[in-house]
Amino acid sequence: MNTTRRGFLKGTAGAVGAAALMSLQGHTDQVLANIVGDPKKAYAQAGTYPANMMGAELPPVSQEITLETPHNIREIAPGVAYELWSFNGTGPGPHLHVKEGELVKFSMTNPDDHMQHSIDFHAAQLAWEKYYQAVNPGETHAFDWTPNFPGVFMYHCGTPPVLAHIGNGMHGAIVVQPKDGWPEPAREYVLVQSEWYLGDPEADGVRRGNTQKMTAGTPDMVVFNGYLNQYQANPLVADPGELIRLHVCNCGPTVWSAFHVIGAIFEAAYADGNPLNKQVGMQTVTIPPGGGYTVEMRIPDEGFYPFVTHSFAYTGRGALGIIKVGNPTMPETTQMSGGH
Ligand SMILES: [Cu+2]
Repeated sequence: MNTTRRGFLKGTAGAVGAAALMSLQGHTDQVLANIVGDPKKAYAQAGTYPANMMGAELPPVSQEITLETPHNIREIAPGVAYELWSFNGTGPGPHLHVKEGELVKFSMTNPDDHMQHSIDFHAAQLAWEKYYQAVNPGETHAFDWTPNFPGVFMYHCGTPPVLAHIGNGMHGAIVVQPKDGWPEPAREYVLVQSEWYLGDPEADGVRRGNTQKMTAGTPDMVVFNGYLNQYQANPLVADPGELIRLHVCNCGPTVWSAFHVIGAIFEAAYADGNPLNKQVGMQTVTIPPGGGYTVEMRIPDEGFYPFVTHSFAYTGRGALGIIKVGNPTMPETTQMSGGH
């Protein structure tokens, strides 16, 4: 192993240490300092709300999807309380997992008292004017559909202004398992990349979406599964040499994803998660808003492997998680060097 490689590994491991994410996280701290304003007050408020943190595990296949569309308040970063427009209370909504060619029974109830919502499944082939129309407060909308293409797809609310509904949290990922399954079992995770556009805290200490920022495409945060940097404290885990399969959905609403795992190469990458769309030896994949990718890798050496959007204006805004391979120890102090 040459010096450069050692330096890179040292830097990579250091990138996830408590004191060590400085280069990448410094910007995030700055962003948070700006958005939090009065941290004590904001934290006191946010502390009374549940955190919008969620697992990345791929749930078992279920051909029944039941969604509700409440507005509720959750913390989306330490000290930042936000009023979500949601599917089932979180933003993104729940990770969904169905099977190619098998009927899905879908039902959605809108318990909100003042706003219409709707559904749009990118995994479906359905007439917009029949199936994707507004569901009034207090009403339920139900239909059956069959996913004919495997992959990782976005679902979202399509009620105008769509930008505001998606931007306030009404988006998520639906994974359609290929009818014959994947050729090889793997450690599978679901990651949704999306943006938050924050207004100033209101009298109740809660932030709501800023539509001017949404329109300008200038997010305060770009995150995985809805919460800033959540997979640093709680990394995804894998064993050395194990096949890892990540289903990554970019729900936007606006920023593109350059998905990359530091220290790894995708031995296979499938555009929109369809096994027929296979590419090999990929370093970074481009995922448009409203698109997905399934990537596979094996990581031979124990260690910490950050996953990011390699579009670096956004990396430091919360889109940095960790895959912990084996049981590595974190160096107390280290410095960023080489590579990144
Ligand atoms: Cu909506």
